[in-house]
Amino acid sequence: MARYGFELSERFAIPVMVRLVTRLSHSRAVVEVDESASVENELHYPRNPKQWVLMPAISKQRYKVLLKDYEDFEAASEESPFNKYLPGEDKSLGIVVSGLAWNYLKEAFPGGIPFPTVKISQYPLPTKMIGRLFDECESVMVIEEGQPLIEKKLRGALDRNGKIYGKLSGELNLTGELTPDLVKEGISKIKTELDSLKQSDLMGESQVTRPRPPALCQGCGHRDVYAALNGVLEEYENPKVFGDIGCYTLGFLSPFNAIDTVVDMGASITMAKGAADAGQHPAVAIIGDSTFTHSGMTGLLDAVNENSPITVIISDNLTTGMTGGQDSQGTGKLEDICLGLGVNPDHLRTIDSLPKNVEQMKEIFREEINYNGLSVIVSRRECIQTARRHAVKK
Ligand SMILES: Cc1ncc(C[n+]2csc(CCOP(=O)(O)OP(=O)(O)O)c2C)c(N)n1
Ligand code: SF4
Repeated sequence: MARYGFELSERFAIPVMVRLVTRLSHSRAVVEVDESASVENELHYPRNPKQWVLMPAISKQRYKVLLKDYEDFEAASEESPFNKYLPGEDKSLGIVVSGLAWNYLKEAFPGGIPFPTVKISQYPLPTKMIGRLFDECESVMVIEEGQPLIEKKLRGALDRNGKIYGKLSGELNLTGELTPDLVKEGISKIKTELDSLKQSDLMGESQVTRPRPPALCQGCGHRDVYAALNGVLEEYENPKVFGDIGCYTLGFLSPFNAIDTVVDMGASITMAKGAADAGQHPAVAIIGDSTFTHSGMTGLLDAVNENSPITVIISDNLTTGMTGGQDSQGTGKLEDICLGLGVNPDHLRTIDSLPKNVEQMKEIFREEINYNGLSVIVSRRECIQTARRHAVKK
């Protein structure tokens, strides 16, 4: 579908988004790779030279074009190989199902889905196909992962000859993920005769894997940073640690329980600054090297400009650990970036985050927390996963 998305994008000269839900992102499977590579477009310029100048007068015109084009997008959805109307014997219920929920529905009915079904994987919604379902069936159930977007839209536009069931009416769970069991259970609430099938057809909970809480690897430098930080913060009455997104977020969990906030990429520094503005002390931000160059630098400039009394720890493992060990944009440049943003060189400290340095780290943390202004501490040690990979390569 990703490949098809590129083709669609070229055909309509419009961005196409591929929407992944949690379970799909966390799944792995053998895939067939299409080896025939598409030829990359040669450098070319828009036919309309004003296309990329979205000043008000032009953007108003572009919006009119977009509305016109929308009719073509809808027509493409009706003909899409990924959207289907599938007939079914039992017309007391029709099903509108999207994305991964389609797989759940198939799993829930291994013998075949008895209800007419519209399967949607391409947007905008194929309203003609859905209209047919509403015309043919007494009621309709919408099964979709995440927010009930389709359900809301259909309730507004097409709730005409029967009832619409789904997340908003309570048959399906509005929070958490869907599963084949929950899909079947949701349908059973409307079609009580399916209850007997429920027991026999459904697979039990997987016994193959047991859930276990995630943890920082043994030997990870983030561990030593938290060990030192916790050791120092014990000395203060009301310390707050503002966390960020990456492996080091696991410092929130046991045994460290070291983080008070995790909101989004870069929010550690901005939240620490906001808290310090309101009188919080100590206000410590902890951020990874990749997250720092992704969206921590702007917040740090703000803190520099006001010499905010916060302590920023950049836990540098020389990689983007959480997403699999990609190169990090700031490797080898973090101190220069901080100096370039205006951090006072006297309060820009660097330390190797090794177990043998924990006492030294504590000393530096203590000194900088007690300094009434902005300080940045770069604690550095390569992620052991990438270090192993690098060692094998050599
Ligand atoms: C806006 C956004 N883009 C991308 C991601 C995916 N992501 C999760 S953690 C992370 C970076 C982690 O790297 P780093 O800050 O160096 O910490 P590490 O995992 O190496 O400890 C990224 C890019 C995200 N969560 N949010
Ligand atoms: S992958 Fe690397 S950064 Fe992440 S927990 Fe393991 S050692 Fe630490």
